[in-house]
Amino acid sequence: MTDRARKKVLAIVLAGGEGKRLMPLTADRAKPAVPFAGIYRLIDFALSNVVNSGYLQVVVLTQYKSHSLDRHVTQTWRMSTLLGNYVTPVPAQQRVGKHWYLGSADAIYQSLNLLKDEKPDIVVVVGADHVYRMDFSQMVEQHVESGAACTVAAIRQHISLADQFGVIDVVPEDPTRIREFLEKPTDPVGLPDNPDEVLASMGNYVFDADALIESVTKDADLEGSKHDMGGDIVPSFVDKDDAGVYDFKNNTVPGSTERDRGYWRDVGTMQSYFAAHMDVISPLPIFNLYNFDWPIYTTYGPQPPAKLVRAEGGTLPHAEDAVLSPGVVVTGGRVYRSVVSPAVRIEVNAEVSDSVLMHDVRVGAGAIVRHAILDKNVVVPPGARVGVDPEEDRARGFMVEDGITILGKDQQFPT
Ligand code: ADQ
Repeated sequence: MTDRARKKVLAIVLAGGEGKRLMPLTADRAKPAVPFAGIYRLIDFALSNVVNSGYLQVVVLTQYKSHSLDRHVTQTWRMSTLLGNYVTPVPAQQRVGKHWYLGSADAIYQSLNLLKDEKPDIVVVVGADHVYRMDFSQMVEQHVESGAACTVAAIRQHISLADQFGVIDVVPEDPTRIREFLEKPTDPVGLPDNPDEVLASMGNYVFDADALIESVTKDADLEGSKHDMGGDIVPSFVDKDDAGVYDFKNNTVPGSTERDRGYWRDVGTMQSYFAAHMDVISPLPIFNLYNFDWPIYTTYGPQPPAKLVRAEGGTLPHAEDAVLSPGVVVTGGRVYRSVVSPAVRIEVNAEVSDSVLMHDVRVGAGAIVRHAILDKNVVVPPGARVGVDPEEDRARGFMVEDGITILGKDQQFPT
């Protein structure tokens, strides 16, 4: 038996983030519960990666507006308990002190009872707001072989994005060890071989369980700490010269294509959320949802199949470079380069292009929807247009960001 096989691994998914920059999509739900690509929630990517990696003891730490997240995890991620497998959402419980989680490290600190009960050797800690495929067992293998107490997964990103990420500087003689870790630096330095790029933390970590317990416990009493995994815990391991880096470009999952190998999107902003949707729609997608060898699991309720039907009078429906979810009915309408979620209706002569429509959106006859994200239950009245003229949209009280018009859940057109 290899060392890796002998190690007991517990996975912790950090899912308490508020996702302020995704407002209004996060007005009513935690960021990991934000729908993605029609049938998924963002957290399905992290959980599918953990489970496909063979780690079947999983706790999901929730906090902010956790109801829909909790319901989704509970309904989707039911596992056989016969072998002691579970995916359990754990809400903030104020176990220590009378406050909610102060940060992601405090979330783990306040949940240490789970580690003490489970007694893992290794803890895999992952964020819940990214779209990607990753086999964490390859990272765990490197972690165990390196002897470091903490390993951070990393990917190159454009330097202009450095202030959104933890930025890693490696030891020149040994690029698997971290020399410096700066959380969201405002004056980043580019990589020696490419000054336009930095090595960014993906917010996924592997720890020796004892070292993690010691570190978050110490951090809990540290004055001035933000109790953050990226801002406080990782730097504390770097200070002790005990932090390794796992290069995501070495990760391979079964069934990945030349095109989508190494794909990773932080969907923290409206623009990146929109762009990630566009990555899944083309005939040769940049991110391939149709990789059945590394499935992304989800549930979406008892929906009938999608259908495209001729409207009265013979007007033909049309869909091109579009993702159509179960329960969708396009009646003589047209859809281009868009993601259409379950139970959406698109009526005769309506045209939807370059857009993301969430559950139960209605697009009335002759309406035009362009460059828009329409959250659940939005009704576009017959003949109305949205996303065509940003000024018109703003005047109606709609949010427009980076050329995309966004309507929140249940938001109505002014009459
Ligand atoms: P951010 O994503 O900005 O940066 P954060 O907001 O702490 O950091 O979110 C990280 C994860 O923790 C998310 O999945 C979030 O949902 C969750 N989370 C946040 N607060 C939580 C809380 N109180 N309880 C439970 N879960 C919570 C992080 C790292 C960076 C790294 C980027 C990669 O800090 O170093 O580069 O992720 O996207």
